[in-house]
Amino acid sequence: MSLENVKDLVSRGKAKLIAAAVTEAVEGGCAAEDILNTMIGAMDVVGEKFKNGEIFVPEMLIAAKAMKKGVEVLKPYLASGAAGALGKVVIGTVAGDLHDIGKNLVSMMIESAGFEVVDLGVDVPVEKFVEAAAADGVKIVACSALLTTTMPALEATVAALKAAGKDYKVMVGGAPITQEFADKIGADAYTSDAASAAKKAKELAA
Ligand code: B1M
Repeated sequence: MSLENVKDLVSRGKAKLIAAAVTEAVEGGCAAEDILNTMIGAMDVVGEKFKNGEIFVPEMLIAAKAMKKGVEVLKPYLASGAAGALGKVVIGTVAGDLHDIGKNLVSMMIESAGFEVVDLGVDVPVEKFVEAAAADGVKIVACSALLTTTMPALEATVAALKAAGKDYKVMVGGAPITQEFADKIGADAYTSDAASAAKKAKELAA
């Protein structure tokens, strides 16, 4: 019941009600990961409805607000590691792309794993990635692309980061990205979700 409520509130964009629903689910014994996956599932429902023309951009936006609110409440239950101990990770969503929920989840999980995260936000130009990545102590640069139309921007970002010849690894991810594409553009690693991104970051930094 509580998970169904969370899913319903996120997909209907009820940002004001979601905090209480997530708290109720946690207190009712639901695992934080299950609550998170429920919210991700709700966004898939929203995406399907958008694709089918049942809802439009404003509805997607309010659902995103509700999800962000829910994640904020859930964050303390997902976080675990010692802050910053494993080094620095630069993260951002590539140029032309405004989607940030997935990137924020990756950022949160990587931070929880023990890295210091420098979050460049969304619509990040290639030069900004390269400049931030050149700072001392950067072990990993993590780039998200959530649209098929921004996959070329991801390719350009990885190429520029690699051309800079610095000693960091480049990780990529996002709904349209595949291992095959990641290999083609020369990324050091691809993962499909936030939890495996954090695990992979630890492997790469070891
Ligand atoms: Co947009 N959007 N959107 N959208 N949106 C999608 C992505 C879409 C699939 C919807 C659909 O048609 N079914 C579709 C893309 C189609 C395509 O590319 N083929 C789409 C479209 C078309 C658009 C616009 C073009 C719509 C328009 O204007 N006509 C427009 C583009 C704007 C732009 O970016 N320039 C647009 C705008 C928006 C909003 C701004 C309204 C809003 C985003 C708000 C925000 O993020 N603050 C929005 C939303 C909410 C969505 C959906 C519904 C939900 C996205 C989301 O947050 N999912 C989405 C449909 C869907 O995803 N099912 C959709 C939840 C999130 C947790 O998943 O981001 O995939 P995701 O992240 C995952 C993994 O991908 C992975 O980890 C996360 C999970 O653990 N991951 C990584 C992500 N980054 C990673 C990095 C890694 C590793 C893993 O390593 C570095």
